[in-house]
Amino acid sequence: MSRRMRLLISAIGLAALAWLVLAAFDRLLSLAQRYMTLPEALRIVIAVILAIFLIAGGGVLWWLFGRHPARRPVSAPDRSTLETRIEAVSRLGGDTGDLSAELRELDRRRAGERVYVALFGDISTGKSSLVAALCPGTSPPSDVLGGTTREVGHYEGQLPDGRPLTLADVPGSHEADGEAVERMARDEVLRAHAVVYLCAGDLSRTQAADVRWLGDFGKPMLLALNKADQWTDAERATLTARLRTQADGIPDTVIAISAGGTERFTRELADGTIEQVQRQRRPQLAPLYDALDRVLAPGAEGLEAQRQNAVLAGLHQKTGEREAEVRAAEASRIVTRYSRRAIVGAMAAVAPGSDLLIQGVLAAGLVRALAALYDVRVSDVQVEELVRQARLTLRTGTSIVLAIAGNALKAFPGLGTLGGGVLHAFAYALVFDSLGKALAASLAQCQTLDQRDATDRMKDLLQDEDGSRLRRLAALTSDALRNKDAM
Ligand SMILES: Nc1nc2c(ncn2[C@@H]2O[C@H](COP(=O)(O)OP(=O)(O)OP(=O)(O)O)[C@@H](O)[C@H]2O)c(=O)[nH]1
Ligand SMILES: [Mg+2]
Repeated sequence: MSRRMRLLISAIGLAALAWLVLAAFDRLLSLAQRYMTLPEALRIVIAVILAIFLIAGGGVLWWLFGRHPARRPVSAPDRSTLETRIEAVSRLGGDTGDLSAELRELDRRRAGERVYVALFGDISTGKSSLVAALCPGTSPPSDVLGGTTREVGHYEGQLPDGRPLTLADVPGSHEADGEAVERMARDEVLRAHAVVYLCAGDLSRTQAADVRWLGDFGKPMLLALNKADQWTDAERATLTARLRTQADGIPDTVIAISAGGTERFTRELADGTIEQVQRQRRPQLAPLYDALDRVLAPGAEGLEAQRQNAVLAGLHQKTGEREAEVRAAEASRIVTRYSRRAIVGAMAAVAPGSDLLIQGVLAAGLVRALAALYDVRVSDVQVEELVRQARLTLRTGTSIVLAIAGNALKAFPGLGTLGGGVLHAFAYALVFDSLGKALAASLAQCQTLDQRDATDRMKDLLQDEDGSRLRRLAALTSDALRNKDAM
């Protein structure tokens, strides 16, 4: 379209818009004039109706766009599904002791009916000091003076109305090299009915992420600005307001408290001697007691469903990681088993092309075994199609495979002593290893049999001349051929 044409259309558009605005304005003016001529009583009624419509419309808009979208807690699989998965991991030789122990702890706490509150936050935000202040009857955690907490500890306390509660003190987060203890802290947080997240100032990016992480589990959470004694009233008010914004409405409430902690100073006595003094600061915990009283009102039973959901969600993630590990190890065993058979099959070929037939059956067996391992249902048609695709991939890659096999024969002279046909056998080791590894990786990632993804990965692996891989396959070929009768 020419520039002049575009200008003309824009001008017409603008003129039409101006005409519409003027017409609307004119209509509004005449309505207002007519409104002014109405009797006063009628004017008031119309004004009230209009106001109601405006307020209701505003309310609907706010409801639609202004509210924070309700956060739904992360979904977790049910307990029996998880148990079945954990058993499967165990059958594959994975260590599942901690996973089963977590399930037992879930039951133990449910039966105990005590309310658990976990303290959570960065190092030195005052978690252990808060435990000491909330549980004056018990001996304070030994490391309050000494420094940082390295283990999860449980302490018995109570709310002002006498309701008992168990406090969990945990190691602080985001310490350098503290991943293991931090994992321990997070696991404990998932086991609690409610969480107090402590900070000692504005939330950093990682702290805000921790608050969001907590929010995902949907359990009651208080955000407590500790060490409030360090701020003036005005500063405290500004800080808590900022924390509310930074926490994005996730915590049930944001409060400012003083856990107390110990302070040390020197003082001069009348005789001129200087002494070191160490004393407890006065805790200010009233807002915390109020908030705990409120969020713990449903009691252990009322908060159990969210607690269980959080524990199961955590277990779901851990079980998933464990599944991936044991499946990868088992996939590797399966691939080796089939590669050995393919090596022997290549040597056992008696008629032209018969090895292809043997290898086709083996390849289908490999695909089925890997699909079963990754719990992916496959039909015979899908298996045949994948084997066909793999053959097509091979047809274009034969020269590469043979070249790699030839180089391996030169690089590992021991292979040469195995006699004729070994080049062929090594090529099959390479092909089966590539197909198996490609398919296992694809199944793990896609959770389904994706022909294209698997063959693309196979193409890459067929060309992979990584030294340690070739050495492993050379050893496998040599071993399979020397012990072929033991197969
Ligand atoms: N001014 C002031 N200092 C406090 C308060 N609460 C704790 N502290 C001090 O903060 C420091 C850290 O306290 P801890 O209770 O050990 O902190 P923590 O969160 O348990 O630390 P980690 O176990 O390392 O994660 C200590 O020096 C406490 O005395 C408070 O309310 N006000
Ligand atoms: Mg501590």
